[in-house]
Amino acid sequence: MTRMNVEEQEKAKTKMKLNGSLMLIEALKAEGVEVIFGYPGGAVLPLYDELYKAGVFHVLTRHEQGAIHAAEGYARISGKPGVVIATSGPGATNLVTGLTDAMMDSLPLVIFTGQVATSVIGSDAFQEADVVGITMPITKHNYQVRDISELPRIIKEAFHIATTGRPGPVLIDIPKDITIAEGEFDYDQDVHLPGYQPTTQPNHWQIRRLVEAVSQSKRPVILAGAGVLHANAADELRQYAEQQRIPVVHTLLGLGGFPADHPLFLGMAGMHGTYTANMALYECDLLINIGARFDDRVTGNLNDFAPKATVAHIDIDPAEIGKNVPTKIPIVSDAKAALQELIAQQGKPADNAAWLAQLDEWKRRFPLYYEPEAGTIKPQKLIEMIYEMTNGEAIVTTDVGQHQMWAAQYYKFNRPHRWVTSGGLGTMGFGLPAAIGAQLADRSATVVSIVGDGGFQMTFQELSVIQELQLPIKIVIVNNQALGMVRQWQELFYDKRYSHSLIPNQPDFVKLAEAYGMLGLRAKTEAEAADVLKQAFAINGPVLLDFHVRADENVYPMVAPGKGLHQMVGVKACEESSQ
Ligand SMILES: Cc1ncc(C[n+]2csc(CCOP(=O)(O)OP(=O)(O)O)c2C)c(N)n1
Ligand SMILES: [Mg+2]
Repeated sequence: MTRMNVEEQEKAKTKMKLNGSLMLIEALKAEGVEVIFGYPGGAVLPLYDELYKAGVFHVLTRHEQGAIHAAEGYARISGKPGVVIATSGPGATNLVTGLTDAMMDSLPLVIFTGQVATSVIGSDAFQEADVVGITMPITKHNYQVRDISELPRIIKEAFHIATTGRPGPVLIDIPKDITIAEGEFDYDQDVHLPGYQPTTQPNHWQIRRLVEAVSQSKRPVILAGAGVLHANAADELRQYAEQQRIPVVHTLLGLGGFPADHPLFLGMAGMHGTYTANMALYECDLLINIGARFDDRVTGNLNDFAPKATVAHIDIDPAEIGKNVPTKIPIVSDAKAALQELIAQQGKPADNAAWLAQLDEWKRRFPLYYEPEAGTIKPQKLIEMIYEMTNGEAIVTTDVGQHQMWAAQYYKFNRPHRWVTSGGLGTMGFGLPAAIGAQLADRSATVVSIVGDGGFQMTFQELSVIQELQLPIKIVIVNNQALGMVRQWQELFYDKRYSHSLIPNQPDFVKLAEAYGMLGLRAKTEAEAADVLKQAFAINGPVLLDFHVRADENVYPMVAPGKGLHQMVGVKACEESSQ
């Protein structure tokens, strides 16, 4: 057989005639998809029939919101796109929160929604919704397939768009007749998108300008965001920071990109950031933003943000540069490529010994602080206990609220890709389903899902999945019998008028765990907490832990809304060191 013949044969193999559902399955195989999160319904019945026959690994969540948050958790930990299938109408609209969440936090997802048949689109058919219209602003891109011949190309493009440049969710709406129609399946094609060519390599001249700015500066600081993690650039960030002796602060989503125990690490910045991180951003003369988008929760009042600094910003998305903060040195690039180039330049480090000494002094004098108290569980102490119990190695997922901030402050992430939280959208109910995806992405990891008593009740139906798959997730409910973060704001800014934020009659979460066939444990004191944590982590299976914590605890430090980062409240000087 000649070489030509072999190539022709290979080509012929990829040009099979398949129906739309089988095309989808073949495309997912070609993309190396290991797991699909989804929920069936009328419009996707042909697809589910083929999934059944093909024996694809599909996780039936108990709500479509659970499926998409699980896919987000999977994407965050694996770095690969999360894949979701939902039916038309309500199945698709149940994805809206997750799509918005993934869009804001730049998570690569490929979502397939069923749609009514092309012949009835626009007739208000049963379970018809204009999913392309609804999801237009909350997807990186979306498609409706109108002809079977387009399907392979569209799927190929969707994976490409979701995972390149700034990652994001891409949705493909597939009418039911397309899932049955037959066509030629050719997946061996190049993606041709002239209007979508993300810049990944930095401009050399701008890199030179940054090298020069560092050498001239006295008080440089790096603000590192999730872009560092998306680019797998934690090693490069560390090398660069060490080479240039530049201290690093993280955004909420960036945690783990730089080791928390590194002497150059100053902590998380922003509304509940550390004193040192926030003061570093206020006092610096050179601010190097790497892969963060200057979210308002990080900057505080923009008029007071980094008032003394020249700003450099490395971002894969040019639309982010200069959006909120005037930027002198714009570098459109993948974070890894830019850091490699900066390291290779071996620029003259800043003359910043006095600055580093000042930062060390602040770190020593104003560490994160809470008042210890016996006979109760301090939520901060609880997070510290979990940190110790898991040797700081766990994957931690959270909901949104006070517990999320305490987890961010007190669980010290020394490794990348261990922290899964909803940053941009702040979605209560994210933590539990995200833990499912995270555990499936890393089967051997210890996964702890730290959730609020409020947020847990938004998606706890996914306990069924955890039980069914016997995922050894430890679910930690930080039960303050309140929508704690709302309660905190009402205490501080609404004269203690606790409008609809106190929930003294929470259900019995231990019994709930038992109803789902899972072990439930409760603790009300620190000693009990230590005991149940020991029990839970000794078991290689799911456990739900209900911790009744001190209910009136607040998250500090805090930058009140409208204030600058230097106007934190709740900062306490460490007594011995201040003498
Ligand atoms: C879906 C959703 N609805 C409302 C909010 C507003 N919100 C932010 S934090 C919070 C309280 C969360 O309570 P809980 O889950 O118990 O966490 P805690 O703050 O008590 O730790 C609320 C209602 C939100 N972030 N997400
Ligand atoms: Mg609560």
